[in-house]
Amino acid sequence: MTSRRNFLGSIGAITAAVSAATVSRAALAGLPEPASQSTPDTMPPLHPQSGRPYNPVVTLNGWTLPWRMNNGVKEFHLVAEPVVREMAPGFKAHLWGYNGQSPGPTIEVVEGDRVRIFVTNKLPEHTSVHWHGQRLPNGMDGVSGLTQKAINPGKTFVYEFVARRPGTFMYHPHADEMTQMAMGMMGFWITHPKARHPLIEPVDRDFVFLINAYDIDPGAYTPKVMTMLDFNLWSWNSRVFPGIDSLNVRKNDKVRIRMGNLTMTNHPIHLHGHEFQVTGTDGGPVPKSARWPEVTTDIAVGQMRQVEFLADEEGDWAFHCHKSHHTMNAMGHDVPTMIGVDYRGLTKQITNLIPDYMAMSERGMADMAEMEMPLPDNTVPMMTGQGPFGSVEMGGMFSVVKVRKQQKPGDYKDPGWYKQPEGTVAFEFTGDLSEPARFKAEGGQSMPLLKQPAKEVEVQIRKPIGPMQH
Ligand SMILES: [Cu+2]
Repeated sequence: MTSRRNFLGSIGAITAAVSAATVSRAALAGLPEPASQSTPDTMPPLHPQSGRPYNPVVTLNGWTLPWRMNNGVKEFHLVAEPVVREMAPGFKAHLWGYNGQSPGPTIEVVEGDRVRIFVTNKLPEHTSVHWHGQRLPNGMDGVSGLTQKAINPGKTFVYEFVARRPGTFMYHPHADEMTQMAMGMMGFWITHPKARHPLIEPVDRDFVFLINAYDIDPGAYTPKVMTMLDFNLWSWNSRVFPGIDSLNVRKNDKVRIRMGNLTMTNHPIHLHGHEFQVTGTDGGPVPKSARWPEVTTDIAVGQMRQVEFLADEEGDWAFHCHKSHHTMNAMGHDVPTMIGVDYRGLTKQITNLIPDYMAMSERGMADMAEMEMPLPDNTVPMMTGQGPFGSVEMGGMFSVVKVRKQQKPGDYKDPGWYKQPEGTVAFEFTGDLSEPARFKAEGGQSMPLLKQPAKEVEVQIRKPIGPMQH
């Protein structure tokens, strides 16, 4: 235990400070010490010190829960409790989570392990833990009311089962689920194969994160829990860009990324510069004959997708949700499109009345990333992130896969920005533009209209006003 705690470094003492329900010291006697994490940084992989060996995963802006062996049983201690999660530098949210963070720590076990999980409830209301995707005895499935009594505040329950199926799973409450998941209660569970598995290839880097979403008004600290669609913070492991760490790999590494979606909508996750294959779902490894190359994979609600690729192109490769609203942070949703409208005179008049007024730019929204917008305290800009060539104009579900020749095996440190070889960066053309040669035969339309419209029609593209259904 001691060596593991030293390894993680920042694991602190029992998290009593932010707890809503008190749990007596006597009640905790004999239980595994509940490790707690105080920083949202990506922790190095937790190499197993006991039990069967395996190659550990790295949780993006997260950590793995240490365990103790007790007569051959792997014992973990989860503490459900209110937490303060830094979602991006300068922006803290008051969430509910496990062991000091939201999401909770990743649990890693090996196929065939007998696992015992103590769950202590320090929330102001009852809870339970459902082990999403696992094969287990029905009474261990964690559905309060259906398969067990809810865990009341101050109480500790025990779950025990054998991790029968290797794969990637999630855990989350199945008691007042809407509130508790909207508040950030969730975590990842990895069951590593006990021996070489025909469909689970060894990889050099194995990243995991949960896709989650919050509705926190700019300037506020606590999520609104009734929101069904109109979330304003689209996060990976309860972090938003530029708060999401990059995924740093060595050139020619075989890389696996496991992503679980616990939001209310689907997320098409897109990787630049490489093709990947979906090698597994919550249902298990995908048969090889059913895999095909992709650069985007859609992850539906309640699904896990495991992708793998060979990182053989050096560079800083964007990695993000392809729903463009999900790569933005909190914004006023009732912003009309002003592209093409010169409203400068109007803005000046309004500003005389409302000093903080700001309209959407007539040139697009990029101005907003550069402009010093008046922001309330405790929030993040809508689109931001300073890259080597200027603002990246992103927020939310966006990160970078950094592929480097020099990255050492097992080193997850950020190597900084990629320096593109000379002559390989898009550049401004400053010469004369000559008329491109055209053949008469090219024509205008390959199939000309029989009847030409009497009048030319011009349309203005306008985004919808009002609540956007993400
Ligand atoms: Cu998305």
